Amino acid sequence: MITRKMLLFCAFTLVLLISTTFSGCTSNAKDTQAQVTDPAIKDWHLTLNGTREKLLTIDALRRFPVATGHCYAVSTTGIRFGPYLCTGVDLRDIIADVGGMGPDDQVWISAPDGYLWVFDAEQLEGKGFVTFDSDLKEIPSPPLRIILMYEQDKKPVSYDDGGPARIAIVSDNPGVITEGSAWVKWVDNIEIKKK
Ligand SMILES: Nc1nc2c(c(=O)[nH]1)N[C@H]1C(S)=C(S)[C@@H](COP(=O)(O)O)O[C@H]1N2
Ligand SMILES: [Mo]
Repeated sequence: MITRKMLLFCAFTLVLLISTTFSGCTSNAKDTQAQVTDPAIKDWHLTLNGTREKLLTIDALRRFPVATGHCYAVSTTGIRFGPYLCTGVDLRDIIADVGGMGPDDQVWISAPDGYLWVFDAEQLEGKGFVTFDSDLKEIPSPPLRIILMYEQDKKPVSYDDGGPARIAIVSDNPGVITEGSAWVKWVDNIEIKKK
């Protein structure tokens, strides 16, 4: 016979089991994030490889001319992130610092997780991107700029958002959506590939 006591005991065990499982998950996620986040920002530097090599700290990046604009992206699964006010450095200014790039060259942008995105010279001028309005209807592209963003809505870009430095594609007009796949998070390497 199942008594009231037995039922209560079962319910109690179940609650205990569920809560330990979930608290285990949360604290693990927090630990991993803490380990990655803090040293990542403190020790972050950007390796530039053009006709010469150069390392930039976050302070050095902030000394470049400031580029700002509206930015808004959509992931391949249709999830929108933004709109934001994005602040950073025009990628052309960064590339010019290591010798610039010719019309047939490409710029390879990569991150410690192995993610890589390639822009060509046309895109570096803000042309040739697919753009959408806020209903995700494709629209003709207005002039755009690729920036290495270090502030999102006037706050340093958080680790979760791809900080300390993330690629963003910005427009002077609000509400222009670009494809999130080009928005490389945690950028730590920029390389010019000569053809
Ligand atoms: N370093 C890095 N950057 C990345 C990615 C990645 O896997 N690694 N994914 C890209 C893709 S495919 C998308 S849609 C967006 C997702 O941005 P979110 O994680 O801020 O939503 O980041 C882009 N930048
Ligand atoms: Mo994506």
